[in-house]
Amino acid sequence: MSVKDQTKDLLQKLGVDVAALEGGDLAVNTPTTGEVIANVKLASADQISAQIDKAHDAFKVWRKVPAPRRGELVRLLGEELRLHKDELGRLVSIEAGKIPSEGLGEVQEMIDICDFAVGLSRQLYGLTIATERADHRMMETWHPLGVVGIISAFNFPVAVWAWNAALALACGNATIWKPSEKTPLTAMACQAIMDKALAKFGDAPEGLATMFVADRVGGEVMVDHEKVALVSATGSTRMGREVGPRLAKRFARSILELGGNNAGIVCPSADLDMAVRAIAFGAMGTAGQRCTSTRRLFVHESIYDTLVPQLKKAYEGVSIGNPLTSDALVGPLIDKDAASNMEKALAAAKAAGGKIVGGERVDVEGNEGAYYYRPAVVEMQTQSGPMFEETFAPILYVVKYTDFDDAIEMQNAVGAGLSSMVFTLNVREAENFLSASGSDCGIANVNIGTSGAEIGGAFGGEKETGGGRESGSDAWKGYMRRATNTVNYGTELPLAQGVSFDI
Ligand code: UN1
Repeated sequence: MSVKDQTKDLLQKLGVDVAALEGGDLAVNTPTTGEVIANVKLASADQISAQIDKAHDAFKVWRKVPAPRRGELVRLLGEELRLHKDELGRLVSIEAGKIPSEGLGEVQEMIDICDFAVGLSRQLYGLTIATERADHRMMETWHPLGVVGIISAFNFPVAVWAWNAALALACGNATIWKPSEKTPLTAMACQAIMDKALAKFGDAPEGLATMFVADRVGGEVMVDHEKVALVSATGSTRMGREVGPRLAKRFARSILELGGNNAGIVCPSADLDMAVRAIAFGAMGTAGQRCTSTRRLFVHESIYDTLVPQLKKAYEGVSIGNPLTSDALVGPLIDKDAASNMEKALAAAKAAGGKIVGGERVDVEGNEGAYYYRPAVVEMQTQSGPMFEETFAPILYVVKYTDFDDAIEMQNAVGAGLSSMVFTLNVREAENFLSASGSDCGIANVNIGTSGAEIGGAFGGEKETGGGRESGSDAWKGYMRRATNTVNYGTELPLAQGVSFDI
């Protein structure tokens, strides 16, 4: 069966109207072979506006539904995802080019966040705060925010929507989703799965959780719409620079999860077997197309000549192939632009004196329109040139260090601040790395890799990564508004700070 037919078959099984896959302006490719697998229609500005208006009406009803009952919708979504894990995981492999275990892993991440949000729906706690006035009580209540717009990227085409939607819905919001133009089909599949959950739930207001396929202009309609209270946007720093100020202009909220230029430090005492495995997954996994991918490595001079040859060996031996037909560990880059960015970065690294192993294009099944590359490990004399940029490709730059503090400084000397790791068995190094003067990233790990975070922690980073937090911990607070309530149950009206105003 052709990939196009497989896609159609999978979408049909999930309940997507397959007529929507033909005749539209947006050609959808599978990066596995480069072939066009659908032509979907773009939503017009009027359609998007009408959808937002409807979502806003739905929000007004949904915010009054008790939170544990809202959690029931998310529970049903998790159930549907469990039932359709294989189909959706396969679609992720088709549309984003992920290897099967990563496609399935992404759906598992959706299931996990649903479970988390179900529990959360009974735990939207506020504080009770001591007041300075007699017979008063002060407390915080958390209320739903409104319509939450979600913008997601091609590289996590389904999980990032789920992180946002599961929390936003449990918190009493309506959601509207603009997926990447590179991955509209998996989004349509998620919507069909959501619709099944909504049908089982029974009485959710119409238009509560929807998506639309659009280009940048369509995305701007959502970002600028006064009825969208919050936009949670995942993608490049360039995208964030456009979306962030537009939202700020109308004082709307944003959760920005942007680029990463993640680094690791490998210290003299490191368990090198563990380090090599973590680096291999972090830098080569998902063909280097995670925002958490490991891109820079600082290796202590005493172990450099042991570790780097092991890494090179792993790079030379790693299997590269079509994720739909092989069990290779490295799949394709998403498209031609991604390939050209990889080639440009490698040329710049070479010009800066880098010594490159790998990085060449690999012919997989003679598919000219697909972009498979051997991951590259590049030895650099100093942190320079392309190391300061996030290139969304499997390139790992390695630099030797002497002093641990210098390694931390080099790690922090880039624009992004998403994820980081140290490999050490030395408690001083580990704790310093995690301290206020250590890693400046939103994620700082000891003896585990930069990528593959669990959903239980808050996810996001600082500086050019945008500062937003999604997923676990108390990230839910970003999807709600806080009210401080002071209640006077006495018979006097004392003013705070001892002010008197007797009339
Ligand atoms: C992303 O690349 O945008 O930590 C998200 C990870 C995944 C999420 C990545 N859980 O690698």
